Order: sequence, then C-alpha cells, then structure tokens
Amino acid sequence: RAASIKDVAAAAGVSPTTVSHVLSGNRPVNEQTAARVRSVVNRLGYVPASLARSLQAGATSVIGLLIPDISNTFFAELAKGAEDAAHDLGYGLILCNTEFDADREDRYLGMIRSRFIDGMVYASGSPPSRRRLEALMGKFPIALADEEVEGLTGALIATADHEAGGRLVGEHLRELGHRRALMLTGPRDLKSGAARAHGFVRAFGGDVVERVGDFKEPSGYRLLAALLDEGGFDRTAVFAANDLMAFGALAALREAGLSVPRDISVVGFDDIRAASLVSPALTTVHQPAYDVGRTATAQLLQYVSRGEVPPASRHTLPVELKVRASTAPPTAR
Ligand code: XLF
Repeated sequence: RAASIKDVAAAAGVSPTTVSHVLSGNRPVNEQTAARVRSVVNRLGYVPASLARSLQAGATSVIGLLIPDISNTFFAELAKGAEDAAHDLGYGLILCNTEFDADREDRYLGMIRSRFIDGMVYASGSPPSRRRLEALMGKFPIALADEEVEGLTGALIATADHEAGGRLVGEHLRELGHRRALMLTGPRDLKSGAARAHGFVRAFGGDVVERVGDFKEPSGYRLLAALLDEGGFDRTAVFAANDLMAFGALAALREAGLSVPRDISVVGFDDIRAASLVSPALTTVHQPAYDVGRTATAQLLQYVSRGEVPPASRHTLPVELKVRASTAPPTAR
C-alpha cells in the first residue's frame, strides 16, 4: 500500500496539515519539524497527490547528482559535465552532496523512491550504500559515475581507468630510479583507490609501504606527519591516491623541512586545477572528470527517456600522466 499523508504525519509526530504545509511551502513551519517531515516523506516514499498527477502526465524532468565532497573540485568538474548533459536534453539537475554521510545519502536516494526526481547519477561508491542501491536498481533509473560499486551488477557506469592511472605512476617512479615508495590509499573498500593501488604496486615493482587515508587533504597531512615524526623515514617517493591527499602530504613535508622533489618526489591523482598551481607543480594523473559526469548523465537520460531498464553498459575513459615539477630521480640520502 502506498504511504498516505496520515502515515507521514503519524511517523513524524505532527498533524496532516503540517505535513501539507511543509510540502507546499504555503505556510512557514519550524525548520526542525520541516526537516523531520521531509525525511519521513523520503523514507516512506510518500507521493503527494499534486506530484502524483504530474507524474501521471509525465515526469519531473529533474534528475539528481549524488557526490561525496563538493569541496573537491574534481566533483565540481564532474558536476559541470552532468549539468551540461542534463541541460542539453531539457532536464534540471539537483545536487546531492553527502559529505560521506550514510544518512544524507539515504535521504537523497529516497527522492528517487518518492519520484521527486526522475533518476540519479550516483558518484559515490561508499560501501554502506550497496544494499540500498541494489534495492533501487532495475526499478528506478540510476547510473554510476566515477566509482564502481563492488558486487553491483547490471549497472550503467562511466569511470576513468583507475588501474591504468596507478600503473602510469608506478612506471614513472620506477623509470626515475625510485625503489622505496609510500602509497597513501583511499578507504580500502572504495574501488577507485584499490584499483589505483593495484596498478601502482605491480608496475613499480619496488618496496611499497601503504597507509590508508580518506581522499581528503587532512588525512594526507596527518599520515605523512605521523610517519616523519616516528623517525627513520626512508621513502624517496610518495604516491597519494588523489590530489587533495597529495596537497596534505606536500604541507607535511614542507613543515618537516624536506624539499620536493630534491629530498622526496610526490605524485597525486585527478589533476584538479590546483595541481598545476601548487608549488612545486604536482605530477599527477589526469582524469577526465567532466567527461565522466557527462557520459554517465547521458547514459542515465537514455534510460529515463526510454522508460525501460537498458542492458548493463560500461564506459572506461582513458587517463593521462602529467609530469610536472614534483618528481625527479632520488638523491642518495
Ligand atoms: O572517487 C574517487 C576518489 O577520489 C575520485 O575519482 C577521486 O579521485 C576524486 O578526488
């Protein structure tokens, strides 16, 4: 049975009139109450009658783009590509930034269930969401961008070739003569970081110490500062699994009085704008973030417009190593 306005009111502990005011925006409602009502609406998949009517007539012509970290300009580029693809086909785009928070993600995914949006480009492989995604896929239009989700089959996906990127970094550092590297990985259960690490370790062939970060700048800083503090740091190169962590690593090295690339080489991944602006300019792997967003959204909108589940399809976009000033042959220490 479809949820009614009374179900929402009971679950949120308010009157049906309040629910209706929250949804119509016709009367002001206390912000905390309104947030509680909206979250129940999404959880129960309640569809107001007015929206149900517009759904019968067609659809909302709005899709969602779910990303984990809006402050990482990689996702800004991806969003640009997604928005352009949506705009070309007459769709609007709602940005759903999760800050890696499972509850927020859940709420945003609920917008598909309640049909506030026609579909979702999902650019966050955060592991807790797999079961939730599985429950939605095949029933609602979803396309994955950037991150694969382990064990999820039948998906539409556009992603960069993360493993090839790791390989390019491994080959570059090996050719420069490095034999001892530190790899700052992303969370173990995210596929992009695991693929980068795998490609890197195999191509590098030398001794690799790994530390697990979270794809944000402070973790790069913290991990490297801790290792330098311990003493006996003998690595000649650092490969950070994204540019933000590489920036954190650069800051920790600078603070410890080490010079890049004379004392130690540093490589990132993504090639966000700031990578060529930091000093020294960062050697990194260019990911086509804009094209990843655009391709995933075009796939999604084909699904939305056809109205039937398309066969699984995967676009793996090429990456490119950008050699800049942060890498050089190791000097004897
Ligand atoms: O999701 C992955 C992890 O971090 C994405 O491609 C990124 O490299 C962005 O920084």
